[in-house]
Amino acid sequence: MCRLFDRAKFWWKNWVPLLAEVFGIEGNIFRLKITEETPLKPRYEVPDVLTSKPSTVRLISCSGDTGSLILANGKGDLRCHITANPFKVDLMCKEEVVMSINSLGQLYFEHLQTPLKQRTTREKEENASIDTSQENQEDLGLWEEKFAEFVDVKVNGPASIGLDFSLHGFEHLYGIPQHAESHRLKNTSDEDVYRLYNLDVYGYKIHEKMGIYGSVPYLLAHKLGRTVGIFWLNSSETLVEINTEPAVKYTLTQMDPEAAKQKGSSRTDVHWMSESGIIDVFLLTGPTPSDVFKQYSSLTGTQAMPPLFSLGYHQCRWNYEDEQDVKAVDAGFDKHDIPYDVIWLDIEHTKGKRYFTWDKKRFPNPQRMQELLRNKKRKLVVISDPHIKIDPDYSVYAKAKEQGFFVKNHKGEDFEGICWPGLSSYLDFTNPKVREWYSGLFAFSVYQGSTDILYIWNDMNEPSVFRGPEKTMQKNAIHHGNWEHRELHNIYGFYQQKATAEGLIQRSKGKERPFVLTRSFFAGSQKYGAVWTGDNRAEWSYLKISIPMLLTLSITGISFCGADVGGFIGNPEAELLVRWYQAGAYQPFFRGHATINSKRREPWLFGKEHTRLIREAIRERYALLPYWYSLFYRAHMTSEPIMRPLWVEFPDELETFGMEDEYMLGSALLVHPVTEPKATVVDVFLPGSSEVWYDSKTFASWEGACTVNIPVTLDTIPVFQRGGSVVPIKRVIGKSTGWMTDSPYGLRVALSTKGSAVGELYLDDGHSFQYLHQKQFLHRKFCFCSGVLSNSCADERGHYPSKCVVEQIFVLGLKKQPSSVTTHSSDGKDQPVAFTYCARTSTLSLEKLSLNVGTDWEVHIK
Ligand code: MIG
Repeated sequence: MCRLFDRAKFWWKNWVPLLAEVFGIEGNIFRLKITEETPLKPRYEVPDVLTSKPSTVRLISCSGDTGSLILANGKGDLRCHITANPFKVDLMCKEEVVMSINSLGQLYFEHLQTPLKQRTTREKEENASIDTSQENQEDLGLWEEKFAEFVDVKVNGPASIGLDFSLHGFEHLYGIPQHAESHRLKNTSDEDVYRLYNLDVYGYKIHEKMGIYGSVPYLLAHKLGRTVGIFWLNSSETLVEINTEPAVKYTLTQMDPEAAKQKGSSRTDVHWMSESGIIDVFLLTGPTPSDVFKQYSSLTGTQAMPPLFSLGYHQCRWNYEDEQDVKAVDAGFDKHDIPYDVIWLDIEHTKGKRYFTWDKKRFPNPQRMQELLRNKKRKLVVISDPHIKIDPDYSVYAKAKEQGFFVKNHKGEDFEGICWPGLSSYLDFTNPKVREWYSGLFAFSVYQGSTDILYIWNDMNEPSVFRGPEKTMQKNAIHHGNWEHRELHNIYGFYQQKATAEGLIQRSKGKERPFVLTRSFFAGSQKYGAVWTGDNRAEWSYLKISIPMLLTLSITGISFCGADVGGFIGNPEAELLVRWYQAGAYQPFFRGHATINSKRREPWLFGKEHTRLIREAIRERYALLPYWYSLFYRAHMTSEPIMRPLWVEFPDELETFGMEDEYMLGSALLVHPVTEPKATVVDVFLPGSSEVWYDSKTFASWEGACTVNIPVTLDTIPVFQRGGSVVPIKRVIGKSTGWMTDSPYGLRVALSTKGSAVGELYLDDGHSFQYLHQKQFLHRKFCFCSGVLSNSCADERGHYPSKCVVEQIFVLGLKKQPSSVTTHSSDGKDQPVAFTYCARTSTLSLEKLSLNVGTDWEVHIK
C-alpha cells in the first residue's frame, strides 16, 4: 500500500486541471472539495453518510492580494485564506492561524487515464508532451498490483489522492478508529502509518496501526483553548501519517512577536492519503470539545437511542448449542441471582450457516424458546452475516440471485468467495434496492421462527472473505452503479447495519427501536446501533487496551461500543474474568463472549467467591441504568459522548491530555478499572484543582488535581463521583431491566466545594419511538443549592406517567449535621423526614422516602 502512494507522488508530475471548492457550513464548519475538473469518468463521492445535504452558509469574500482570496463566515471571525500559487489554505480563527492545508505541498491527485493500449495516436502524442514516462510506468506495473495470487488491475490507472494539514500549536491528536492502539495518536514512520482498511483480523495484535474491522476517517486535535476536527470523507483504503514537531526553543531577538509565536509553538502535521475517490474534507473549528462533537454529528448524525434492555448485560458464546443449553444458561442466571437481559446465538444456530434459518435439530422450536425468554422479560439476539451460501434451494440465495443482488466480480458474474457456509456470494448492500429487500427479510412473516424479542448481530461485514486478499474482497469486484469495491470497501459494513436496523424498525411498523450490533463500521454508524471491538484475547493487555479503543470510538461519534468481556480467544483465569466484568460494567456495550473452542465461562463456573464478584459487578451496572439511559439520551440529543476521555471534561488541564487508563462516564463519574493482575493499589488521578471527588462506595473524599493511591482488593472497582453532580440509580435490581420498570430510585448527591450539585434523569417506555413522536418521556432536573434539593422539569414538552418514587437520597460532602430535614411537595404539603448523618464521611442519608420521580418537590436541609 505504501508503494502505491509513492508512485502516486511520481504521477503527480502530470498536469490536469483540478477543481477546488470551499463551502461554509452551518455550525462553524468549512468543507473543502477537490476533484478533477473533467475526469474521464465520474470519481466516487461517498453517499449516504451525511445525514442531509449540509446547509451551507454564505461566505463573504474579502479581497486578498492578487492570487489570493479570503473567505469569511458572517461574523468574520472564521476565515479561509486561499493562496493560488502555490496552492495553500490557511484556516484562521480570529487572528490565529489554526490550520494550514497543503503548506507542505503534499496535495496530489492522480487523474484517471485511458489505458495505453486504447489510446488514439493523437492522445498518445498529447500525452507524450506532458508525460514521457507513461510507458515505463505501465511496464513497472503501476496499473496492476499483485497480492499473492490476486492481480488487481486498475482500469483507468492508479487514482490516489492526498493532502497535508498542519495543526499549529497542537500536539495531541485522537480519533481515526479502529486500531488496537493508544487513545492519543502516535507519530508515524514510513513503515508504520495508521491504516484505515476494514479487515477481519482474528486475535489482532495490540499496539499496531494496521487496519481492523471498522474505520472512521475523522480525527480531533486538542490544545489549551481550542479543539478542532478533520473529517476526511472517503471510503477507500486510507493511510494517515502523523508527525508532531514539539515546541522549539528560540531567541526572541530579530523576530517580530507574531512570527516568534508561530515559530515557537509546536505543530502537528497530518497527511491523509486515499486510494481513490475525491478529496472531500470537513474542517470542524470547535472551539470546545463539545462544539466539535456537535459539528461532527450535524454531518453524520448522533447515536441512536437504544432500547433500554440493550444497556443491560448480554450473555454470548460461540455457541449456545441448542434450546436446552439456552434454557440452562438462562436458568443459571436466576439460580445465581445474576441479572441479565439478552442471550445470544452465534452462527451454529442456523441450518448450515444459512442466515434466517434454524438448525432444526438444535432449535426445533425457536418460538417456544423465545416465549420462555419473553416470560423472563429477556431477549434473544441472533447473528446474520452478509455472505450467502450458494445453494439454489436456500430461498435467500435464490431470490438474491434472481434479482441480481450480489456483488459482481470484474467479469460481471456473481462474486464468489469462501466463508462459513462454504462457497458464498455477498449481498450488495450499497444498492438501495438490496437494502430494502434485505430489510424485508426481518418481517415476522418472512423470518420463520422470529418474534419481536429477537434482535440482530451483523458479523463478518468488512466483508470477510476467507482466502481473499487480506481475507477480504478483491478491490476490482463490482458494486451497484458499476463502482469498484476499492471505492467503497470501508463503508460496506455500515450499509449492512443500516439495512438491518431499518428492517427491525419496519417489522414493528415503525414503532420499536431496533438493536443491531455490527463488527464493521464507518463514519455515521452510530445512527444504526452498537459496535464492538471484535476478536480480542483473554489477556490482561487486551483488557487494558479496551479502554483507549472505546474512548477513541466514543469521541468519533460511536458511543454505543464495547469489547468482549473475558476476551474472545483463550481461557481467562478467574481473576482476569472478574476484572473484565468490573471494567465492562462501566463500558457502554456490556457483553460476555467466548470463541467456540474455549472453555465454558458462564459467571458461576469459577467458584462461589468469583460468582459473587461477577454478580456484584453486573448488579452495579443495573443499579446505574438510570444514569446510563440518561447519558444515552444526551448522546442522542446533543452529541455528547458517553465514555469520555479526561481531556474532554478537563480541556484546560494538560495532565489529562494523554490519560487513557481512566475516563469519565458522562460528567459525573470517573472510572479507573483495575487492569493488572494481583493489584493491591491503583494510582488514580483526580483532575481539577477546584474539584472534589467522592469514592462511590466509601464516600471518602479528595480534593482534585492530585493522584491518590487507592488500595484495592478483588472486590474493588475504583469509581469516583465528582462533587457538583447528582447521579440517579435504581435501588432494587431485578432479573432483567424489564423487571425494574417500577423499581424505586435513589439519588447520589455529591456536593461541590461550593456546596451545590446538579444532575438529571431521562426516562420513557424504554423501547418505542413514542418519546419522539408523542413526546412520551420525562426529563427531570435535580438541583442542590443552599441546602435545598429540588426535582423540577427539564423539558416541558415531555409527559410520561411513572409510578416510580425516589426512595433514598444520599448527600455526600455535607459539612455539618442538619437540625431538620423536610420535604415540600408541589401541592404544598410539608413533611419532616427522618435522617441519619455520618460525621466521619460527612454523609446525610434519607431513607424510605416516597417522592414521585415525575413531580416537582424539594427537600430542605437545615
Ligand atoms: O471468525 O461467528 O468476531 O464474535 O463469535 C469467527 C463466529 C467469526 C467472529 C466474531 C465473533 C463470532 C465469530 N465470528
